[in-house]
Amino acid sequence: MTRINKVLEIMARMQVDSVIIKDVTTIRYLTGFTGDSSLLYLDRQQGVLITDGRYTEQAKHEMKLFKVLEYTPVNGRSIWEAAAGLTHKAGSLVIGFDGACYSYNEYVTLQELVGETPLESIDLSAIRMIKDKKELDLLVKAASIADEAFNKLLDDIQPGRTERSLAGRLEYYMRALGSEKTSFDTIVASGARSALPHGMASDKVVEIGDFITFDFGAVYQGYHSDMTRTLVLGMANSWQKEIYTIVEEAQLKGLKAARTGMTGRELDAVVRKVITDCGYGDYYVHGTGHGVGLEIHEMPNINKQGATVLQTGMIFTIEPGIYIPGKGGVRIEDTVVLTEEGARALNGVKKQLIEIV
Ligand SMILES: [Mn+2]
Repeated sequence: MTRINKVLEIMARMQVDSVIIKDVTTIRYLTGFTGDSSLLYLDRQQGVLITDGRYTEQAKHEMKLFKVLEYTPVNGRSIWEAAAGLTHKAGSLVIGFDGACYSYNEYVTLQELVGETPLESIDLSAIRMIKDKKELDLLVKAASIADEAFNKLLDDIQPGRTERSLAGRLEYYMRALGSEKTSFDTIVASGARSALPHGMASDKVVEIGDFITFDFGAVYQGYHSDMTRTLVLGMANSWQKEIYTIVEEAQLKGLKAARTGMTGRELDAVVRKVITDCGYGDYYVHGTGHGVGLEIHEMPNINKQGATVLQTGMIFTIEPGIYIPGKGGVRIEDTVVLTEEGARALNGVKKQLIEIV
């Protein structure tokens, strides 16, 4: 099914004649246009990108199947006037919009401009869940950049360096290897800070005996990677080994259990059970994973609420953790592709506990 057909199908189901899409990522996925500050108008006859003079040339270059309508930004309303004009011209009786991505003011403005015509919020978040071959190749490339950067970083991890300086080195290596930017603000959390699941790199110095968690990613042609590794600076002590082994076992269990046809909730339960059975269930404070693609967090959700049925071609993370406040924590994360045979990790950094000595 072509990408546009996925939207047309949702439009038919929701009984809307046209849609005005605002989300930049959805627009990129559907058209190839990589700019922002634009709207995509779609009906059954045509697709029109509404953009301003900064992007007209770029849009014509990046998109083959879509028209470009240039508007002049006079005030905040002018782009909406252009969109409303297209719906009026097409005689739309019900207009769809990706409501999760609109601000309240944008919604009110559009409603004013289309008068009595009803606006119907439609959910487009699922259209990007199953990746095609080209997308998979880009995700693999992003993951391999992150792998290589992390392997280089291992030589730089020394007592006395700050978390921030390690994050900077890791980010430098990724950029030098071709990453456009980081997938998100790099997490480097050491010592007691490793108990913070999202501990941003700080000016804390790493010391012998610290757990250090690195959660980071590269972006390649818009596609994100996401990986977490926790290591020990120096030799691991017994409690470090204990919780590391449990998280590793949970993560490997998730990789092995992931199957087409199960729900995200069921996969979360398999992973969570390993940690709960070892008595650490209360210290596993987040979901098991999330989809990854043009956005770092997208569908499907692998958590207690994850109702989506997992299918071949979906890309998502498996990232259990144990976090003991005041003491430290461990997370291990791979991004995987689901195939007929099960889950295959896109990233390749080894999972056995690394001790930097
Ligand atoms: Mn993640």
